[in-house]
Amino acid sequence: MATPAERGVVKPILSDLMDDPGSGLDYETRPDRLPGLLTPLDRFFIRNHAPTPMIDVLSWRLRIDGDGVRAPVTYTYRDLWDLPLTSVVRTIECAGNRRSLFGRASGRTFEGTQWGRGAIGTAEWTGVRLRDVLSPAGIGPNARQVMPEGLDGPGRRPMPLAKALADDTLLVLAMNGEVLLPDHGYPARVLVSGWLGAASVKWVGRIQVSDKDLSVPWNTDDYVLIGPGYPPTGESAGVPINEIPVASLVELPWPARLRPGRQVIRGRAYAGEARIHQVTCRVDDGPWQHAVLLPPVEQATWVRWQFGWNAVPGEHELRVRATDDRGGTQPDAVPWNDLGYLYNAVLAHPIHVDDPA
Ligand SMILES: Nc1nc2c(c(=O)[nH]1)N[C@H]1C(S)=C(S)[C@@H](COP(=O)(O)O)O[C@H]1N2
Ligand SMILES: [Mo]
Repeated sequence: MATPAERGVVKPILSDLMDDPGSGLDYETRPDRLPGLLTPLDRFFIRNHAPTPMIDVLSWRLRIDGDGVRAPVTYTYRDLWDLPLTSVVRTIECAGNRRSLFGRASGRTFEGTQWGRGAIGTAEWTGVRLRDVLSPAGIGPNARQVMPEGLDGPGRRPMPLAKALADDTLLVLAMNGEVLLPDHGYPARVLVSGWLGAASVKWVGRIQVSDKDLSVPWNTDDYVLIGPGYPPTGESAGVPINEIPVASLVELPWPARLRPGRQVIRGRAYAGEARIHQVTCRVDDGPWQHAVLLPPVEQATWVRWQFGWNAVPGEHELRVRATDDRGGTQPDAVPWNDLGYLYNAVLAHPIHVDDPA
């Protein structure tokens, strides 16, 4: 039913739009190639633990089962399109985004994909609310966890029942108005809004509903904060990651090079399930200044911001600090964790401004 893609991924990877962190399976969006609120599919980041599986949709089935449901249910692809559809704009971010910068800041080399700043993207996701997919199976009174499982092999991670039933947790069939691309989970993937990308399991073939807490590699050894200050919890080697903390992105290459004079500096800020409250910017030792937020300002979705700068020739550092509506703010530094996750410190973005022509 599924054969692995020969190149690892299927969509063309254009170096003008995406950067290659070198794993052969993962590609990130160039932060200076974001034209609108949504990330176009030709540059939406890919995070694959195995080659993209090429799935034959006619023989594909989605099975809902486990001791948390009264009777298993099986869907065909057409069955899903016949259910009520809903669309939401939401951002997903890999927990390892900015890992290479984390390594540099903490003087370590973290294993795992050496992401820069582009393992994040925003789409309009269209599909069926996960609760509408699960409910025909009859969710039992003791159901605790819901675990989507991918047909690639490694992709599986449980979430609490309440998160699975949320309005913006979807079984996704389309992204930005187009049927899911193979690399992004065709024929169906999950969207778990505001949580680490790994929760949004691609190529789903089964969803297990369980009365017990489930332990799988993605919540015991991977996607877990491990290190001093992160005590082992249950079966897990540390603290499993769910929600993504507030962080921001400057839409310039790293390092950046600008002409002198009036510039509009643009970027994005994102805060997991929360909403961005404010973004402040500082050039070198200057004052912190408020950036303007461009609507829409929605929870669980990145927000575009901008501010004007009269760039003077020389070497500069631009710092950006985003704050959310739940009291989260980007710290100056983040203590390391073994696997280099959730690096959301304020970054010193290097900018060279040319001499006047
Ligand atoms: N089945 C499966 N689902 C998966 C993955 C995977 O390797 N296999 N990678 C996860 C991770 S770590 C992330 S960050 C997101 C990335 O989604 P994208 O490739 O569509 O951007 O998919 C998640 N879902
Ligand atoms: Mo990820």
